[in-house]
Amino acid sequence: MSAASEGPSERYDAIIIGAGLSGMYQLHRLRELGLSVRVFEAGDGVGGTWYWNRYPGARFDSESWTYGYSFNEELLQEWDWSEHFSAQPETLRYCNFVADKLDLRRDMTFGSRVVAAAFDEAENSWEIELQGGRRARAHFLITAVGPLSTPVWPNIPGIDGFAGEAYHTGRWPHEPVSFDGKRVAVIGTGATGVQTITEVAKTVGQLTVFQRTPNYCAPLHNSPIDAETQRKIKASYKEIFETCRNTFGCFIHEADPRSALEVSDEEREAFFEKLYGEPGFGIWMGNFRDLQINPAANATITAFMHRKIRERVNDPRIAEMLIPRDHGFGTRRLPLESGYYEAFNRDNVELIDVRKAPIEAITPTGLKTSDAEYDFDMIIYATGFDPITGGFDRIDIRGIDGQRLKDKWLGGPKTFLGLQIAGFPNMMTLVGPHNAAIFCNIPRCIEQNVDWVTDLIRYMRENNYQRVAPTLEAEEEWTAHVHEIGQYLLFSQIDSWMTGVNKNLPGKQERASLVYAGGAPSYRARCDDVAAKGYKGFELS
Ligand code: NA7
Repeated sequence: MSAASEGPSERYDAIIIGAGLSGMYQLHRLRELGLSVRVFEAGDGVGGTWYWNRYPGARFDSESWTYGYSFNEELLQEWDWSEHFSAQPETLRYCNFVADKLDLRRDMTFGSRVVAAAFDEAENSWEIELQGGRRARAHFLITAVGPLSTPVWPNIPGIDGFAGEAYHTGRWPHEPVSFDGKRVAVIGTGATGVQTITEVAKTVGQLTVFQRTPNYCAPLHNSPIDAETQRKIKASYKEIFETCRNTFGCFIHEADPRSALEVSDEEREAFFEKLYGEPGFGIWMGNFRDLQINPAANATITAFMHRKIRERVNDPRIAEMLIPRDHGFGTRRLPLESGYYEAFNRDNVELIDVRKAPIEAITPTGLKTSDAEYDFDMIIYATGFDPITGGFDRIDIRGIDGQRLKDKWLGGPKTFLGLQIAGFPNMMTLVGPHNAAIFCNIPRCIEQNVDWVTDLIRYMRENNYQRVAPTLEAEEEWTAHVHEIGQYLLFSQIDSWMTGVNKNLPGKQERASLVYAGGAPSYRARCDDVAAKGYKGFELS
């Protein structure tokens, strides 16, 4: 596509790619400014993550009542979460409820995948191209493509030749899928695999789990919200969101100021037990302050989690297989579970270690490892996503002088504040790489991202600026800062999607600094400071 290509093109003030939580809120805010906006969304409805991830057991790890949009009191008061950790169908209903209330759909085009976007220097505008050739132009291009939106099927030989049912969790069918009496394989034991396995095990004939890397999992402790609690929640939203605003990841869980090493063994053990017995991410986010920084401190919770797995799994051989050995607790994304370990106590659930016996091929009737052949009626791929930059890489994005974003980011992303990129004017990247939103109770950080971008656009319109882009110096400084701050956290030394690794993708074998790991409050302070100083670090013209 050429930016100067001929032919009619729809024109808007802003184009937003994606109708997930960030795209929905961005549309609402830009409409308030009086902009004409169009959202292009590949799916047939709103909800993003919650639209696509319909797999069995899909559910929040965030407390439901901390997750909804906070900006509109009516939305908060009219919506009832039925459980402390909502399941996917309810969350998708919530997204649709918001779209209805704010009348968002009239500015959205569904079933439309953006495949290319090019900046036109003469016009200071972006021209985008949709699959099928339709084009549109806008002064601003806002990507709301999500950090985990591009599912990855493993590159196992024979994968297309399987005769049974095959599903990726991130592209789960809209029709009900039955596991009754079936022989089902699940490949992958990340947060998605853990939820899927636990649910499928309940009705399946025979379930075989293919595990490459075990993860530490902690109990979710979900429960229904009764009427009295509902009333209390609705009366306390202000305080709830204020708490979230001040914690590292915008969850209600705040790190304990003590070091794990300054308390007695008994005190430490009692604290771990307490957190293990409480709902949500407390054991990860509300634990001793140094667990994710100091290896000696981390070893204490790691040993505790090893004991817990041994306590819950009946067969000691299986328990040992489920214990992670190559990373400490919390250095990969913590799956929360509702009976995951007990699933392996069922007679009809088998665990296969594919490090010992790698999967060699998918066959027409099942799967072959180096040890054995298996027959299945269904294979479920819980094999994750092309992390964080995947949604960008699949769009041919070209900035000034036709520079491709993919080329610019070859050695790792370069951004300013995780929101803009030098050489790509008037393009804003909500929840993009180097943004605090990825490590966040995401709607809380989405609101911050969107509000900041909206303020910038308002500022430009009030001051008659046509173009905004960060300076190279600002971009280099922020990118170096993201790299530096990441080093202090143990997760940066471990392969996972949080460090941009996906072993199925040739370009994603090495760890990269993709997320701002300084916490949401520091990130927000920096964004606010940049704005207060007249958008210091940006060139406005
Ligand atoms: P993850 O966390 O990236 O997990 C993917 C899983 O799939 C992980 O266990 C992988 O093992 C496994 N995998 C991938 N390819 C293969 C092959 N070829 N063979 C065996 N196993 C494989 O993705 P999720 O969807 O679970 O979670 C993503 C995030 O979405 C989650 O953290 C939440 O924030 C929401 P590996 O660990 O690479 O050895």
